[in-house]
Amino acid sequence: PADAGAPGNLAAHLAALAARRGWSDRPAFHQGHRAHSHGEIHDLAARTATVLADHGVRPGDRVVLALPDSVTWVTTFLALARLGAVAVLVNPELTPPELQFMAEDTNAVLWVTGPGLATYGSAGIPAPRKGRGAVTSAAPPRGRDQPRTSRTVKTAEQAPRLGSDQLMALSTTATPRERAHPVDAHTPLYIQYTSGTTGHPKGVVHVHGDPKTYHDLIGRRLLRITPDDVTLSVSRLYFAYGFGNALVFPLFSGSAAVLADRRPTPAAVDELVARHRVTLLYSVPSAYAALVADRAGGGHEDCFASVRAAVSAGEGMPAGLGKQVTELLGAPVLEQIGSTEAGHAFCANSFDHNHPGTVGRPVPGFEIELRDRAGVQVADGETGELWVRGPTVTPGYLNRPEEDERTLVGGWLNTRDRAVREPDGSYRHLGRADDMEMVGGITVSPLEVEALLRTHPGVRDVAVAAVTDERGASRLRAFVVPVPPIGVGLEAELIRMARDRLAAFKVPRSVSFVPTLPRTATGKLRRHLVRQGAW
Ligand code: 3SK
Repeated sequence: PADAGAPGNLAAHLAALAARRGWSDRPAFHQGHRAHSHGEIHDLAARTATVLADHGVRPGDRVVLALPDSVTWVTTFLALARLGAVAVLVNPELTPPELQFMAEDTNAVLWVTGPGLATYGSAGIPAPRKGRGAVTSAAPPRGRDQPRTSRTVKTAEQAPRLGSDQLMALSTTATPRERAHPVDAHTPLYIQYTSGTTGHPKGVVHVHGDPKTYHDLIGRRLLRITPDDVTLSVSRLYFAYGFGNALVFPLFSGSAAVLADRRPTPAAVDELVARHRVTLLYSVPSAYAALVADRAGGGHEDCFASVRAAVSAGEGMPAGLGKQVTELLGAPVLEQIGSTEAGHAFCANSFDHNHPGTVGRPVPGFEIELRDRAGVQVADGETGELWVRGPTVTPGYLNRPEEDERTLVGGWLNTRDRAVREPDGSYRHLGRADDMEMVGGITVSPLEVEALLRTHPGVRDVAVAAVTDERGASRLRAFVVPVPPIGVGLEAELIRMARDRLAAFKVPRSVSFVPTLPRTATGKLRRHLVRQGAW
């Protein structure tokens, strides 16, 4: 299903690449006990393109992909790319209000869903509005070279829903669609939602040229992925980190990825790594911490012998955890930072230069500046907000001109992360610019308090936030996920530890023990939920 006439089309490019490099019979995805080869994936994707075209999908249409990680996810994504349509990658576990919001925001013409997602019109999930046939039809999102479009007026027609089982059944007997829609590198390819840490999620647009750049800069140059690699990503495909790790890198390198069909508990990670002889493990600090804690009692066989590198992103690695993970896996841990807006990582450690505790140096092709609140670059060694410019930074948010103006200024993206540059050029991530807590009029960095409390052996995870007490005063409280069983006097011990090591205004006044903390798919703490005590 290659198409020499449409070299800019991602799906055509990848199919041609696999054929040219002789990867057709090599495994691309392991799902359950089945391996699906590269050739099989591209063939199935071309058949799925026929089915989607028969269902009325046209170039520029937006189609919501709300599926668990699976071969169907991958082939539907590639099929949409082949048609020149725009895939809207959403978390299949969205709540009805979140779905309602995305239904309105994307103006999708079709939803591809799994068996778990409720049917529209039932369970309080509203019908997404259909764009085609409306007064002003669903405009494709703005590419880098396209003018801004204002929000369109939509009809309330119900967009059809296509179940993944039905789509697969139809695809296996359909004729492969050989022709790929001609696009260029700047044509919109997919939209991902970023929850941010506050407010409504924002749709972020990426284009056909972006995945190749992720692979050239990170997969190939930094991680040196070869066809012999096998990847396991704890982050799901709908998320930027997982999409790059488990779809883009394998398809561009001829390697394979394990698509997990269950939650990445330590037991599941152990089993999948051992079964598939995983060489590259991509995870987030909270999941690495769980893996380390799970082994604390010892007694497990060495199932990590095949791992050659572990990548960590999503949040800063607490001091000491990186070393524990390196010891557990017997492989280097490469910390990095990226964002949905940048598409993938823009700052990363590499095998040649690994500075634990930092997110490494700018990925070649990206520039980083640290600026103060007024947008002026800070002096060397000072903390600033991290701005980034580079080849895959989004051309814009969906329907958010005001957010474009605030966040994408002159080609630079304000990540709203705080960082400081180390003398070797690596960046140390210091949390979100909006993470600071105000207690009694004094600004406190909760990260500093959390980093200290996390060193206590009884603490598995922790978040610190200012909460209002019964008298209306703002007080610091630590929310702690304990390592069971909770020791008697743990609260007093933690407060004493903070008192011994921190200035008085940084000491939490109370500790709440909680079973989990609200984290995004890549492990970022949703601090506004912690502050509200609502998760
Ligand atoms: O969350 C991150 O830091 C990240 C890292 C790599 C790729 C994508 C993302 C969002």
